Amino acid sequence: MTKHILETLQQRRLSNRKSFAVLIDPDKISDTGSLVKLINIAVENKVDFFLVGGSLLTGSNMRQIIQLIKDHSQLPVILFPGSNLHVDVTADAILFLSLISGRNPELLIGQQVIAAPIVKRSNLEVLATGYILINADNQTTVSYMSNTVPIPADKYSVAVCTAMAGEMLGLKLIYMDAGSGAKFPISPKMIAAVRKSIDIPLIVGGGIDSVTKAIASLKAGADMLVIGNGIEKNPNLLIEVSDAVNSLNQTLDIH
Ligand code: 1GP
Repeated sequence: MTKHILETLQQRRLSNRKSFAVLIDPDKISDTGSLVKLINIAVENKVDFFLVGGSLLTGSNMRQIIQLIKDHSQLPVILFPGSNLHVDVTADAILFLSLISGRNPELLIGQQVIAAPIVKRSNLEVLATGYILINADNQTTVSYMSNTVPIPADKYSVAVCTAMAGEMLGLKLIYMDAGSGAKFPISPKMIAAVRKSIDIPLIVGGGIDSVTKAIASLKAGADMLVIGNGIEKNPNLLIEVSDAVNSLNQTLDIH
């Protein structure tokens, strides 16, 4: 697969086109049958990407999951690693994350130094991403595992300045995450404030468990949505959100 994911996201950002990624948490895959079903629904509904990963992985089925996605679709598989142990060179791309909302040097640069030679030797497209955690009401696995304090949900200027600094440091994407299974998604007000302050694509995820919340995030300015838990609980959400993304994109074709 050619390395064009970043370029695609940048071009879509320019024309205000939205993207949708389904997050597969390898630990939550109990049987391949339901995963294949989900992959087929994703293909039929024109999902853009699969993200694979999580902040804590206890199993060793990552490679099989990537293979299964590749066997049943041509959708790009992007790694969403919680640590350098989660790098798998059989994926198409990697969110090469620096947790810029935190002050934990291991996740700002330490893990990346260890992963660098493996990623360099691979054929993975490297997506340099400023990862920003926003506080949800509950403590999420990612905030606990990362040993960092997420940005408070109402501190818009902290999120804005963090995203701006990430862009100025040369990162190519910003991923604002309330954390998997967050009680509340990131507020539209915060998404809008951050989106206005940067020129690079903005990925938003965490706690989006309804099409209403998805549309609110998209309209506020998310360039790409990531949904995991919501789809695990209700696979129809995938279809509803895909429809919403596709119809928002179609309105651009009409104008
Ligand atoms: C988590 O943003 C992703 O890092 C997705 O979150 O599982 O809550 O959809 P959910």
